[in-house]
Parts: sequence; C-alpha cells; structure tokens
Amino acid sequence: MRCKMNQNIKWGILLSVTLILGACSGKSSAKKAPENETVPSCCQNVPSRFGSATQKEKQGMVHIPGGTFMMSGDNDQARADEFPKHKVEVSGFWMDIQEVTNAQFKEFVDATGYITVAEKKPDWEEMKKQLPPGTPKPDESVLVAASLVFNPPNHAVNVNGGPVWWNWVQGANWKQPEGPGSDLKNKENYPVVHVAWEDAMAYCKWAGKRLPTEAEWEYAARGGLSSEIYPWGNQNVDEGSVKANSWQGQFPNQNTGRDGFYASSPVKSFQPNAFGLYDMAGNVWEWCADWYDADYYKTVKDGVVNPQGPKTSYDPQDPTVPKRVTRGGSFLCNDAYCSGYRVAARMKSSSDTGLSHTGFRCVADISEN
Ligand SMILES: [Ca+2]
Repeated sequence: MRCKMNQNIKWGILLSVTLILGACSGKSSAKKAPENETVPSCCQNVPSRFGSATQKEKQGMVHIPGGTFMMSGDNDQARADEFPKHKVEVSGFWMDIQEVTNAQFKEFVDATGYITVAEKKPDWEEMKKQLPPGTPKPDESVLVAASLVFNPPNHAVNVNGGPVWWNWVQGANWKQPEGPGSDLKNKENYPVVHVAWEDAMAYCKWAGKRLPTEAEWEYAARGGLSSEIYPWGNQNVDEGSVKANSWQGQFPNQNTGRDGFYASSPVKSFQPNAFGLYDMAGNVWEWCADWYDADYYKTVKDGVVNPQGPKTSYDPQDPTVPKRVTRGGSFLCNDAYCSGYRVAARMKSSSDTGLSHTGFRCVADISEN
C-alpha cells in the first residue's frame, strides 16, 4: 500500500481511488498500462439489446456549435496535467443540458435490467491486475458489492495526506446512495451517482448517445468564453452570487452550506452557462470517454481536430490502474482542495469505480439526427 489509510476503506480505495488530488506521491517512472490489457470495454460487456434502443429525440439536449478554443489551464491553480495550452477544434454536437438523473437512470434500468458495477461482487482476478504484484487477496468480507461513500471526519485533516473521507460501504449503489436504508425518495431529480464508467457508457448507448470526449466537455463548459477560469467567467466561485454546488468552509469537516447544499443538489439548481448547460461546475464529477494520461496534452498537436484522448492510461500517482477522465468537480470541491469546478481542471478515476460524487451526462453527434 502506498498510502496509509483506514483498513476499512483500504480495499475500496484500491478498487477505485483516484480522487487523489495530492493524496499519495507516486512513481513517475512506471510503465504505462498496456492498451486493452486490464479494463474490459464497456461495449464488450453490454448486451446487444442496448444497441437496439430507440434513438432518443434531442429532448433535454442543446446544440453545441462547432468551433476552436484554447484548451487547458487558465490560472495559477492549474495543475501540471493541464499544460501546455493548445488549440483544439471541435465539431458541433448535442449535449445533455443536465447531469443524468436518478429518474432517467431508473428508466434505463427498468427497460434493460442493467446491473451496475457497484451492485456486483468484485472479481479478484480482475481486481488484482490493478494492484502491485504480490498484493495478497483481501478477506472475503471485503470482496462484496459496495461503493465509496463520503464520510466526513469530525475534525480537520491534512487533505494531502490521503482521502480518509471515503468509506467502502457494502450495499451502497445508485439506488441506495448512502448504503442500506437509504433510497431515492425525493431524489428523482438529483444526478445519479455510484455509476462506474462502463455503467455510464451503457446508459448513453441505450439512450442513443455517447459520453463526451474530454475536449468536447471542456469546450462545452466554457460556453463560448475564451480562456476564462469558470463557466461563468473569472469571478471566484465563493464570491458574489451563488454559482455552483461546491464545498464552502474547511474541507472535509466543515461546510457552511452557503450554496444551500451539503451534498449533491437537484440538477438545474444553479444558473446555466451561455450554452444553456447546467452544473458544468460542481454538483457531481462527470465521466468523459477518454483515457486519462497526465502527459497527454504534451503529445497533442496544436490545432488538433476532435481529439479522442490517449490510447493508453497513465496516472503517475497510481501507475498500475488504468483510468478514465472525469470533469467538472463536485460538491466536495473547494479552492483549498481541488478547484475541480474550473473548466480546465482534470480528474481521473478507474473505470470500475463508483463514488457518491460522480455521475455523467451524454452527448450525441449531429450526424445521428
Ligand atoms: Ca455545496
């Protein structure tokens, strides 16, 4: 184990971790995870019935006009993986105006019988491929259907000392977001969470859509602005009118609730950006289609058209675990921790990870009309 952490969350973290802004130092010399080696493709696992779902109308989506923009970090909060700044051209596409809600995900599950990753017992043979060689098999009591639930400490902690605020909770999943005993009553319009990347891919395919590329996501989040820090411009998230669902106060033990929400919030609770997109900053992280590679931007040619991301994953903080990009930040973000609500801020998570602050939205190609 690279990180010192509570035994109870150790394996949950191993399955997933990646919220790790500054959590554990990693070895940058590790080899990249070979392409197609460990993470099963979502499309390989999705039964064919999903592919035959009726194409949804563009209801609930907005047309994002194509164009060019300068991708990546705009202020001194930008991290190394956000550079260099480079010109990107993106073709027009449709994008969901909101994060996929519990009600929408229920419609998908009701129609297909789909079972999410968090609802299945982990497969040790697959899991150990993402762990350092020789890692012993955990106790069977840990290898259970579970997901990571935010569990704030009642005292200040070193946010760079490891993500100690996550609990591996048996029975936590999209239907029981806080674990057994919790439900979705009065949360139909909240973003679905505890969905792994492959769950998000399956939903989008069923809906006749797809996950956005990282470039599409950032282009859309900027809402036509140029080199601004947030979807609304440059005013700090904690200044002026409430702009997004983030964490106000001292993370992770004190939340003033200035924005009205301790945890996630109903979609469309805050003003949209200029493209009409809600919650592109804060609320829940959103899966993108791309693999995450900390060095990817260094390999991209200026003026690249519709980049699809790297062919392999590489996270120097966690080099054995292939990861996908997440964007937009969550209700747990604040400037002292991750500032994930910046339009350029990149995050990553392993494909099989479910978390109580991660969801998604879909896009669709114009050509699919
Ligand atoms: Ca909040």
